[in-house]
Amino acid sequence: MKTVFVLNGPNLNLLGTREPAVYGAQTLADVEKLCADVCARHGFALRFHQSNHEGALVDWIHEAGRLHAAGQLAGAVINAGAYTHTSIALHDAVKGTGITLIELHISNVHAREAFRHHSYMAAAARAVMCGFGVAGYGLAIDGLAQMQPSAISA
Ligand code: CA2
Repeated sequence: MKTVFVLNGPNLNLLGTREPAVYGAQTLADVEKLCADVCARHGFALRFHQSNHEGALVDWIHEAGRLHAAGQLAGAVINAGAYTHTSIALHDAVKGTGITLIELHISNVHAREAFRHHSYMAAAARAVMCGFGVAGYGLAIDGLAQMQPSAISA
């Protein structure tokens, strides 16, 4: 059974508590449940994490990289939060591991402030998605399932 990592960056532990007009009313626990259900449907194991610390996210990307090297990783979905727009360390970690990465944002970052328009993750990602609300997490996992060598092409 292959594993999917879902990584969440700074302040995403606050989901559902503030700014519902931007991020919706669902909590991070709700998002984890959604991801667990979608992973189960595809026969993936799930590793779901959140941290406010850049180094912790780098460490989880490295862990995903070790599974990737062993042929046991389906891919990773990362909502790096504000680190998306600042972190060369996260970019380097993804490049260094060669994992299949989906960059995800709950909001449509391109319809927001200009400082959210640039992403250090995008150049290291296989795909980028934003603006689907928290449903995007499930859609990203569906996308990873379609990318597997075993998937039937439409
Ligand atoms: O839209 C997204 O998912 C973001 O990655 C969220 C980040 C933001 O810095 C990115 O530009 C876009 C912020 C996450 C903060 O989450 C909160 C949730 C509820 C209340 C306060 C913050």
